[in-house]
Amino acid sequence: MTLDGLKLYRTEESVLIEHGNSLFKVEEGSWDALVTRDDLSSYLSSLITSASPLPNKKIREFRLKPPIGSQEVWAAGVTYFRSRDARMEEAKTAGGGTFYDRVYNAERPELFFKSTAHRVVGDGGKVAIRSDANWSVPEPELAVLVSPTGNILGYTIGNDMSSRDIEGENPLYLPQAKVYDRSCSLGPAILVTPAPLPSSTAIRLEIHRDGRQVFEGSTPLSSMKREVKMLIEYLYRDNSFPNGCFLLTGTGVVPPDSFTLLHGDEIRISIDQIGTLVNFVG
Ligand code: DO4
Ligand code: MG
Repeated sequence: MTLDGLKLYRTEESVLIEHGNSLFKVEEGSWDALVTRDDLSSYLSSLITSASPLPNKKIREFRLKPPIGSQEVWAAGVTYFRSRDARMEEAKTAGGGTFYDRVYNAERPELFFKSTAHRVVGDGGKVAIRSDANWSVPEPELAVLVSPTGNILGYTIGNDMSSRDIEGENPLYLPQAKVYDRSCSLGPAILVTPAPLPSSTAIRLEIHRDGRQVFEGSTPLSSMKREVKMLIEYLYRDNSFPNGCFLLTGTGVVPPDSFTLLHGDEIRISIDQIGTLVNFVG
């Protein structure tokens, strides 16, 4: 039996499952052993049907950790038309514009290494902007938890922090624009389900500065050009993930070109069914 709407949290105290308004403690086993199980959804369902919920406890009373152990984080790029457009604009003076149009239309997707666990922050944590960048943005993305055998185990929210001036100067600078300390955020929870999310699922981004909203935008998953399964198929071709991995599926929300993040900004990314990932720039 598999229950719907199970969320898995990693906290300072323990691993918790949320179902409806109830919280259950996962008594034993490491995070890596848990999130590499192909039967994760039915396993968690069986755990909570034989356990008692924690009395009177709410998830906000726990100190959350990013929901990652030894997994690598990879990312897909230019999977939405909005991303193709924004990259073509930022790279045009460097002559890099057409690369993005070509990858948007090619059969092979853009896939890049994004992060190791130590560079990832969780809900409430501080993401960073590079000290040598002057045009930085958050990228709100659906993140998929994939098992070592390539099965989808669940979904979380990802922030692919990016330095647009660095990637725009030369596409070969992409790793520097994307991979640095605290350049990735994941959380707050993993929605555990192997089923695809409805295509009407919305990804929303809000940015607040000094108590004021300075950007708001959203996209439905239906605007993604690629199938998540196809992205995983390419990622796992001749490539092994003994601890599974997270795959960020690309951004469809890009603030206007005049916008750059500043220290102190609050970034809120929400995805239907999963929740809201809140981070501060610092
Ligand atoms: O090609 C550059 C990065 C694209 C990306 O991160 C995205 O589309 O989300
Ligand atoms: Mg991205």
